[in-house]
Order: sequence, then structure tokens, then C-alpha cells
Amino acid sequence: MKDIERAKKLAAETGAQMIPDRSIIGLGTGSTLEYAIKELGRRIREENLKISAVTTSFQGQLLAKENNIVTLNPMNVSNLNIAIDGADEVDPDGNLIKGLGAALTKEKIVAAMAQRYIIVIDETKKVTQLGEKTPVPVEIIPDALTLVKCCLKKMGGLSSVRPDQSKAGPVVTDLGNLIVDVEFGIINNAQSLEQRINNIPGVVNNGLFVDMVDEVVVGSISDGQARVERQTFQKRACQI
Ligand code: A5P
Repeated sequence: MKDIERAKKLAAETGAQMIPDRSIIGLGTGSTLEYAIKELGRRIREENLKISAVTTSFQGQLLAKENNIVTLNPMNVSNLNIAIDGADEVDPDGNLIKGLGAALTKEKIVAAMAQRYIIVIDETKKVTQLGEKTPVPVEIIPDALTLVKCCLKKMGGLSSVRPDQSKAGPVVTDLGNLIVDVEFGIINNAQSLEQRINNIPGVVNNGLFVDMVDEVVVGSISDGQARVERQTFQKRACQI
């Protein structure tokens, strides 16, 4: 296994071990979360853990099923004890860019429902400022494409519709929408940008997650040794 995969797996398994028994949890999406869900499956088998989960994508739903995790309809859940997810960029304040897996809207709903929100990443996801490596993914209703691109341009963002790698045409999200990836360069005020993007008619939500995280678990490999570091933050954003 490559070092980066070992680092992801270590962070994900550490995060999954932080899930308490008898909790209702939120499960994010992506390759790091896949390791976390498998580790939860192991704990259910070996430790007889009793948990149920709200998932954020078809991928998560399928993985939960394969790993004997009971899934719940989020409409029937008022809040979650804890949620765990990956991220594409994490800044020193615990703010995130998410959505390279196109599941950002459901991921943000789950993050807002969770009493504790844990992010698991390998060290390549750490940045000094958001926007260093990753564009901001924005989920939009297809009819609004022209309007949204125009508004984003006025805000200094260069947008492109995300193409699907396996079919001709764009990625269509699990919610039936499009993803526009927007290059803003370095982002100096993520909170204001998150709100301004969400004010554009036709935008469902965007991949900036500001002041939502309680803890980031970072896996790294150095000199062949696997390490894990945990950082905690003061969450301020909405929570139910
Ligand atoms: C899904 O929409 C994303 O927000 C993922 O959480 C994020 O892209 C991290 O994915 P990986 O763990 O695959 O890097």
C-alpha cells in the first residue's frame, strides 16, 4: 500500500474508533471514508457495536449495507451524536473545502445536524489557506447554469462544469444537479464567500465549510512510520 493510502487509512480508522457505541452517526463520502466505514463494520462484528447512520451518497449507502450498518432516513432524525467525513482542503482553523466527490450538499446537512463533526484526512489535505490546491465545488440546479457562471465571474471566480469521467457530458449529483468547480485562487474570507455563493439563485450549496468542525484527525507517514495527530476546534456554525 502506498504511503498516502496508509496515512488515509490510519486517520480513517482512528476516527472510526472515536465513534461511541449506541450512537446515531453521520457518514460522509469518499475514499478516506471508505476505510472508516469498513472499520466501523469490523467494530460492529467484533465489538457488537450498536450504531445507526445517515449516509451522504449512494456510495455511502452501499458501503453501509455491505458493512452491516443500519441506515436511517435523515427526515426521521432530529440530530446526530457524531458525524465523520473526509475533506479536500483543511486550513489551520479547521475550515474546509469539500465536494470533489460531488456529495457536498448532503455532507453539509449531516455536518450541521451533528453534535460533533470529525474530519479524517491524510496530511496532503492540509493547506495554509483555502484555495491553494482545490477549486470550490458548487452544486447548482441545471437551469441556473448561465446565471450562476455569470455571478461567479463577477465575484472573481472562473467556473467550469465538472465533466463525468465515465460518460459523455457533466457529472450529475445524487440529487440530480450539476457541479461547477470554481477557481478563486487563495481565499481570504471563506465565511463571506460561502454566504455570497449560496445567495446566487440556483445554487444548492457550495463546498466551503466554515466553523463547522470539532476535530481533525490527520494521518501521515514519515521515515516509514505511520503517525496520527488530532487537532480540536471551537465550532461556531449552526447546529441543531
Ligand atoms: C465528497 O463530496 C467530498 O467532500 C469528500 O469528502 C472529499 O472529496 C474527500 O474525498 P477523499 O477522501 O476521496 O479524498
